[in-house]
Amino acid sequence: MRIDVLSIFPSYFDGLTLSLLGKAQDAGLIDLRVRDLRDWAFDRHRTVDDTPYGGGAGMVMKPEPWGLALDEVAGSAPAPDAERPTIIFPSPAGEVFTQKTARQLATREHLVFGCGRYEGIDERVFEYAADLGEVRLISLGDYVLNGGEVATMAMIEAIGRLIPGVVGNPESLVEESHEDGLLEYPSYTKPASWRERAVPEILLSGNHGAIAAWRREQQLVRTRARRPDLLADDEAPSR
Ligand code: 6GU
Repeated sequence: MRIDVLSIFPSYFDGLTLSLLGKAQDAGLIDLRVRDLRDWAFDRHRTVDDTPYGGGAGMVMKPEPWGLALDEVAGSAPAPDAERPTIIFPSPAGEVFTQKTARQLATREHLVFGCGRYEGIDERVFEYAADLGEVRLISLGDYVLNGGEVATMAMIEAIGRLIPGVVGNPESLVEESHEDGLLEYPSYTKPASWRERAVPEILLSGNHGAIAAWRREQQLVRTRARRPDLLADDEAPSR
C-alpha cells in the first residue's frame, strides 16, 4: 500500500518509523511518503493560510498549495490499471472512524491524507480532490484536536496493522476489541497470584470450552458496562 501524507508538520510522523509500522515499511508492505505542504507554497514566507471570507475567528488554509500538492501526489495514476487514490481529510466534521472504516481502507492501493490546521481548509479543495480520487472526511470522535496530524497517525496505525503481513500472528487480529463488535475479554499472565490477587480459576482449568464461554461472557459484561451503545447498534453482528 502506498500512503502519502501532506502536512505542515511532517516531523510528527517520525514515530511511524518505530515498531510494527516501521518494520512494515522496511519490508516494503507500506510505502509511506510524508510531504511538507509548504513545498507547494511559493511566496517568500511560504504562506499556507489566510483570513476567512465572511469574517470569523482564526485562519483558513489557502487552496493553491493544496491543489498543487494533490496534483503531485494524487494526480497522475502511476499505472494505467491502478485504482484512484482514496483521499482522506481528517476533520472533526467528518464521519466517525471505526474498525470497519479501517478494514475498508486497508484494502486500498493508495491512500492520501491531507492534514488541515487552523480553522480548516478552503472548501473548494475537497471538491477539487474529488476529481482525483474518492474523498472522505473522517473524524476520530467527538472532541477537537489542533490539526489532522495526530488523527492521521492513529488512522495509519489502525489501517496499517490490518495489511496482510504487517502483524506477525494474524490470529491476534481476530480476538481483539471491536473485531466482533464487542470489547476484548480480560487477559492475565504469570504469576497466578500477585499482591493477593488471583487469576480467575477457570483460566487455570485447562477446559478450553469453559474458558471460551467465560471469555465471551466477560466480553458481554464489559461491553454492557462500558459501551452499551455497541450493543444497541442495529448494525451489530448477531451473536
Ligand atoms: Cl480527524 N481532526 C481534528 N482536528 N480534530 C478531531 C479529529 C480530527 N477527530 C476528532 N477530533
